[in-house]
Amino acid sequence: MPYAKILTIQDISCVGQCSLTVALPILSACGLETAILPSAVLSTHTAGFSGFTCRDLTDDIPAIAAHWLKEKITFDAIYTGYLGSTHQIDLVLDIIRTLLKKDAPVIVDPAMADYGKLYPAFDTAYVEAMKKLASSADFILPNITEACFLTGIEYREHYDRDYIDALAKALLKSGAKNVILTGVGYAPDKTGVVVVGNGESSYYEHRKIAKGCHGTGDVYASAFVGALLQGKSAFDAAKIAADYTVACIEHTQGDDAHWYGVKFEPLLPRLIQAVQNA
Ligand code: PXL
Repeated sequence: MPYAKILTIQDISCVGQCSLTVALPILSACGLETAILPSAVLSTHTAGFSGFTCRDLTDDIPAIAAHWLKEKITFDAIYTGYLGSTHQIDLVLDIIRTLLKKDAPVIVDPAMADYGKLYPAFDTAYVEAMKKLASSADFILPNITEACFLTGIEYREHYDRDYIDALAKALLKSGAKNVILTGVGYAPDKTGVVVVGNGESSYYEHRKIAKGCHGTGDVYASAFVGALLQGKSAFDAAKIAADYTVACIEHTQGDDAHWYGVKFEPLLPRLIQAVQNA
């Protein structure tokens, strides 16, 4: 398997099984050297906890990036998730310009919204900045809500294939080379992922587990990136990530005390096996 060095830029939610505490173990398990740039440090994630602390690390980023540049550190891929501020998105674009190897992929999970709404920390200025980042990505992984914010298309809870097609096309038109649209279901007990790019469109349908879980977008994106950088096609990576995420949700279901994330760690061996299979 290739050994690649990836930089992932997202927050550290100290407790809550999301962002970097999910991305770092999953990418490492997939066999990637994983460098991190924390966008902010929060006591917990913002989806369900109240009174969380948040230290925005935007001001630290230029010096960190300058040090890496001086040390001639470069990356084989950059994967971004939940970012701390609008200005930070411009700094991330600078990092992509200066520290990413030529032709290396940028993968953007525009983690900012779900169920028709923006996360509490974000506003329309953040959405505008995220549009810039998403348009420069080789792969973007929005859910339907995020795709709507990025394209200006109205959010719908009930939709058909034409609506999903229009969303994917609008995202490609805005500049992203490949779109992995998550949480797309056409039957009550099913959900799935649409993979569009290179003039092709495919859909992987899988079981939908009635109760949604926090952090699954981060588990999904990290597993996708891990599989993709180990040489899987976008569709195979999307499928591996979907199967792993469903297994994590199933493994967590029934434990009401574990409402804040999914128990992804015990299932890492399963992900590693899927990524290693030729
Ligand atoms: O899982 C996305 C995420 C990441 N980081 C923080 C969040 C959320 C979702 O709410 O609050 C801080």
